[in-house]
Amino acid sequence: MDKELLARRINVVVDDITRIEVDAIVNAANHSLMGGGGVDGAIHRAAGPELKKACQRLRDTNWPDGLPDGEVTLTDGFKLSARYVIHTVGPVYAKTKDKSHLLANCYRNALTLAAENDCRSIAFPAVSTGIYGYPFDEAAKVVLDVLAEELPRHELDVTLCFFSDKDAEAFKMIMEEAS
Ligand code: AR6
Repeated sequence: MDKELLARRINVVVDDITRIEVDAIVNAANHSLMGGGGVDGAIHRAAGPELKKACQRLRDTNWPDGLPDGEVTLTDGFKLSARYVIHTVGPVYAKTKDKSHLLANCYRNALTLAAENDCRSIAFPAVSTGIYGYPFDEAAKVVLDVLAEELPRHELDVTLCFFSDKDAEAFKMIMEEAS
């Protein structure tokens, strides 16, 4: 893994992702796309009711059965300063089943969709590590692997937005230790 590339290309911040000024923020949504708790709830509250209406339109058209794990779909950001919200569904953690490829798909597909929509910057929350129970350190390694693979393909400025100093410090440590 190219540690220098990662250190150069990833901004690690502690913030509320709804306040970040980037072209696209990623939402850790659920299959329904109708909002929920955690970062999903915060994004829906900050974007206003138009976001839910846009998500409903996506359900009615592109995703009648809901958004599958690892997939992404895009709406406007409405009242957010971000132009777009890229909704993704992380896997629910299960000890007995390796779902790391699904978590990697969230990040990979979000970067691709952002680039296709002419975004220059994107911010991610720590997908799946809250209500969906993915152990933070395991998730961080998946994220670092996928970013090491994908960043050379993109010119996007990537922010990883953590909700606590503890998470941001843990992530930086794992990035430092990555080989
Ligand atoms: N800004 C940045 N990060 C945040 C914010 C925020 N405003 N709020 C929470 N986090 P979670 P998941 C962090 O649970 O595990 C929802 O109900 C949080 O501390 O939001 O993918 C959905 O509808 C954690 O580190 O997402 C789904 O049902 C990270 O965001 C389910 O939760 C992810 O935590 C998705 O669960």
